[in-house]
Amino acid sequence: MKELELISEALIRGDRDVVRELVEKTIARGLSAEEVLNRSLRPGMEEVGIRFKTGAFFIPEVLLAARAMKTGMEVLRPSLIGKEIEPAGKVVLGTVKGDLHDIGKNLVGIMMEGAGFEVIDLGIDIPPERFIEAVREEKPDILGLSALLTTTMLEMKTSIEALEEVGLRSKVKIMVGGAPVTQGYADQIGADGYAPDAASAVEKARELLASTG
Ligand code: B1M
Repeated sequence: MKELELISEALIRGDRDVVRELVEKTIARGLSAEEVLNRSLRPGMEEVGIRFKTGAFFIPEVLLAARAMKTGMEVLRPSLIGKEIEPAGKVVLGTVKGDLHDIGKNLVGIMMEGAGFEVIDLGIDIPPERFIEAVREEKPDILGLSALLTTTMLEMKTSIEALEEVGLRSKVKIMVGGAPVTQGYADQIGADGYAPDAASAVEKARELLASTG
């Protein structure tokens, strides 16, 4: 259907007015909310991720597209309520203790939501105890830790060790990222995955879930 393509294109452009108008139109014409979500909004956000990863898009474009995605979801929400739309997985995200940087983490969260993950964002400066509490209460598939400082990236190790101490480490896959973090560091601290950017974080999350079975 041509309109679904047009919705994807408007989302990629970050044009939320057109997204709203076309989503309303397609729903009025009898298309299901799931179809609109899976055949236009999600693929659109996926494309945004690819463009960001390849350097064709920068942060402002991603934020505009995310806003358009949100608008589309608002139109769809009444039709989706009560329907069991299975999320791709549940992710708890947070920037580690002592670290106040959240722009990158927020982008990771946006891209994951766009890909259909349920995201619980704990925020910044999150101590290990708070991660433990969230893993215990929310039972996420993935715990995502972000750090932007060479000093605070050590907190990733502390958080993983704290989860180990309370017997929760094996209950969740742990993904790490942030400018100073590398695959080597992730391996060294026993994380399950590392991603260099927000689009790769979505790919890695899918990979980790697939390996869980
Ligand atoms: Co800060 N800061 N900062 N800062 N800051 C850096 C990181 C720094 C490199 C600047 C520099 O000196 N060149 C430097 C760190 C040096 C180091 O440790 N190696 C630095 C410093 C020193 C500091 C302070 C100590 C400065 C001071 O007060 N003396 C201080 C520390 C505060 C604290 O955290 N306790 C500080 C403060 C701040 C601000 C508050 C002013 C502000 C943060 C605002 C905010 O986040 N709300 C800030 C900013 C903006 C930066 C820079 C300029 C930009 C960071 C950013 O948002 N990048 C940064 C320099 C730079 O990077 N050019 C700098 C854009 C963002 C999209 O990228 O965060 O890398 P990034 O996220 C990427 C990937 O890393 C990845 O995906 C994202 C999207 O593609 N990713 C993940 C991130 N998390 C992930 C998690 C994943 C997977 C992927 O899985 C879970």
